[in-house]
Amino acid sequence: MTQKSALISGITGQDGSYLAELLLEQGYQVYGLVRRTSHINFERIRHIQDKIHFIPGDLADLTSLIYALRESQPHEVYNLAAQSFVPTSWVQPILTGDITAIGVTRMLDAIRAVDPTIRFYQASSSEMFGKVQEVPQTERTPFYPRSPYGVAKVYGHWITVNYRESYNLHASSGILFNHESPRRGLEFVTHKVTYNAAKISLGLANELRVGNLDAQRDWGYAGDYVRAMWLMLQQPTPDDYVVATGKTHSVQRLIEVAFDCLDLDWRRYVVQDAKFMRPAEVDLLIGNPEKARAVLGWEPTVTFEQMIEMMVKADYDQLKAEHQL
Ligand code: NAP
Ligand code: F7E
Repeated sequence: MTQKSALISGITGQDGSYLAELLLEQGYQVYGLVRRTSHINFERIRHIQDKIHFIPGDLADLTSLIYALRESQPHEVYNLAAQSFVPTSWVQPILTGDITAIGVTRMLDAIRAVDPTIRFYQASSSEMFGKVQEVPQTERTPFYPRSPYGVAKVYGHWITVNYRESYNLHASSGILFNHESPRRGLEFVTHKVTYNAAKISLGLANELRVGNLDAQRDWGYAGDYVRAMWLMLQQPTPDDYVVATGKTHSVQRLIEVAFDCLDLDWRRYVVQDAKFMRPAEVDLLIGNPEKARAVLGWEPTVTFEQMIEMMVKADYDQLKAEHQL
């Protein structure tokens, strides 16, 4: 059998790093699209970087995508690149639309031009449900996005469906609920909490400033979620799937679990700060992953509590080593 190859956009991000690991384990030739930066940011893929073929490119630049597809000749493309931080999307709404929304069309059009048999995965998001119209959310729940990021993801989702229906592309969209890991960006609430709890425990900080404590999220483990992406592209027909744990927790509960891991009373350290409140909030997300379970045979393996403990421990060990404590 010929070796399979895949092109991952967003390979330097959290999900890109776990997906690259998974595809290498499966024997794929892995290509990563990387944009030009003044400083190489391969922290998450350093351990596998010798096994990856890097191709320069940017979702803002159609020509670079065509070139990347010609060079890599992939069987599968995973479009994980995006401006992915919700608060930034209010500050840079046009850039968010250009990359997170129109960038999807650029990639799809490049695939159509270069090789329409390439299988395509789009990183859709539970943020599309926003002000939820149904609880729990399924593939049929109507979208009501609450941020420029959510709006951009709705566009990316529907253009994927449209290219599938218009051009018969094998294009699938994973509606992934929040997923986290020790490789999560420090600006997202889970990692912000675990990192600062570890700092407080080591005497390196004395408070943690956060926004809305009441927001509820269906938080899973990123290592589990990239498996669902891969499974979608192994199906005979393309489709859309909700990927979630089916359980939800508040930000306050997340804080309690993280601080408990370090025997700290969170109430002594956590300060609410209006700076971290959003102009429009997504109050409650909880997904129903039944279709992913039934069709893909996908199930999460790491619980919320196990994942938070894993993140706290990783942050604690890293900070301790860094500061020689
Ligand atoms: P992430 O850590 O923020 O990574 C984003 C990646 O996109 C990075 O590799 C970044 O490159 C790249 N990128 C940004 N702008 C680009 C551009 N113009 N051209 C090429 N690459 C660009 O995100 P993640 O958490 O891994 O999420 C992966 C995808 O899933 C994103 O599309 C996100 O919106 C979506 N998603 C995430 C979640 C979640 O809970 N994590 C849930 C649902 C959907 P640099 O390293 O150079 O910045
Ligand atoms: O916020 C609340 C905040 O930034 C979660 C992205 O991967 O998942 C992510 O988007 C909740 C929100 O993730 C702070 O108001 C309170 O209600 O960790 P987050 P997100 O906005 O849900 C989706 C599925 C994606 O697709 C996105 O790409 O936590 N919150 N206090 C806070 N959030 C942050 N960041 N910082 C705080 O201090």
